[in-house]
Amino acid sequence: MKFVRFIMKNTALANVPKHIDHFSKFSPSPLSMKQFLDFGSTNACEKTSFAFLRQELPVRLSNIMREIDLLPDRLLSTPSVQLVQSWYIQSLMEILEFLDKSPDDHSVLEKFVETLVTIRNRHNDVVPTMAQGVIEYKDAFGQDPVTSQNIQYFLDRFYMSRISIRMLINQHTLIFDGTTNPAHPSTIGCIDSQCDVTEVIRDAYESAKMLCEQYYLGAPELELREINGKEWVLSNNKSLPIYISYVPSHLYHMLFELFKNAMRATIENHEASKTLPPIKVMVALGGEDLSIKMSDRGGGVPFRKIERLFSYMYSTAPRPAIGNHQRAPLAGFGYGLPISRLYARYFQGDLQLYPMEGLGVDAVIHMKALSTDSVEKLPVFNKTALRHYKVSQEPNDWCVPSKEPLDLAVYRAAK
Ligand code: W6P
Repeated sequence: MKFVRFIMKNTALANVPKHIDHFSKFSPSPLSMKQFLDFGSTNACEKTSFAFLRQELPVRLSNIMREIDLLPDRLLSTPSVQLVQSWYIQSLMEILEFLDKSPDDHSVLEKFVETLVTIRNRHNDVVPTMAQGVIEYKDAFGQDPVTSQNIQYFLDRFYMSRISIRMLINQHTLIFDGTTNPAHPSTIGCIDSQCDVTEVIRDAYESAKMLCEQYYLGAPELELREINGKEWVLSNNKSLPIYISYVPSHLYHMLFELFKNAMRATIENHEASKTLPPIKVMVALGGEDLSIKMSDRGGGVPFRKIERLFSYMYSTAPRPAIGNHQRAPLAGFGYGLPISRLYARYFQGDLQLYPMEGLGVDAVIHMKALSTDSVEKLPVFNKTALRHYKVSQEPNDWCVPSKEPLDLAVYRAAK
């Protein structure tokens, strides 16, 4: 067990609840892709970004800290969740130090970037640490549908908040760290205004393929097609390459996760045969959506079990050791799918799975094609959120099918 201690003035720590109370009264301000790009364009102003972040980061931190406080005590009091909570308190205090500093002082701006980097590193292991907390809870109290639902609600909001905070920190530190050497001229911070979707797909495929080949004897091929339904080259009737404003690392994360799942299912479903069916990926661009569909022939999953693949509580199950070889970390049993879905939702998209049991799974990523539609989706702490933490066991308003056959003789006798 780890103990964290703050070497801080007692007064600073004592005032934290007041600050959380104050900043959580503000709603977070979602930024659009265009606003993110403007922060990094030629007229980018570090002072403006600093002034925005020293307000917005405490708002986003405080909003989610109010929700952490509402977790059931049996989860909140686990060493893991206590540790995560202490990181949030520490980081909030460090940003608050800048509230009375002048944006015109260069050393202040420099110190601010350093502080953001420290904060980002401090929170690197939040996901596995929270997962440990969920395991501790499950080992002590077991899993029931109500708790599972509450943890799902909280972690979806908590990780979405984390994605958004890291996005703000990444943009500021990448744009204002003094260097000017982006890999692509079209990148601003971690956003690529001309993200080549098929390039990211091929990258993610190649990485998953390498992992796959380490644990199995081969990997399924990739069959990739794209339809740009917006722009056509009239002379040869071919569609043009597809580019959008997006965070390539987010897209890569989602695709890598989906490829690992699709490859594992394909291989485990074809152990007896000599050939592997390819993984087929289709990219389509329309006026509003950019959609990516990945189809595998891995035999599928019963529709009933799809929800579990996105469940934080169910997916923390210890890995099953099958046979005498350690289960490859190729796919599943982690937070890969639920967090990939959050990345898709973060800019108003989604990630869905459509299984056909007996055949395979279609995994679809929906993204906004227009940068004006790509706006951060952020949790806000309010009455509605509060109500979610107050739900107790309520009766089901749908009948539960009985396992016992109905004895119709009872009705005949009554006639
Ligand atoms: C499966 C299970 C799954 C999850 C995610 C993506 C693809 C697949 N295929 O069988």
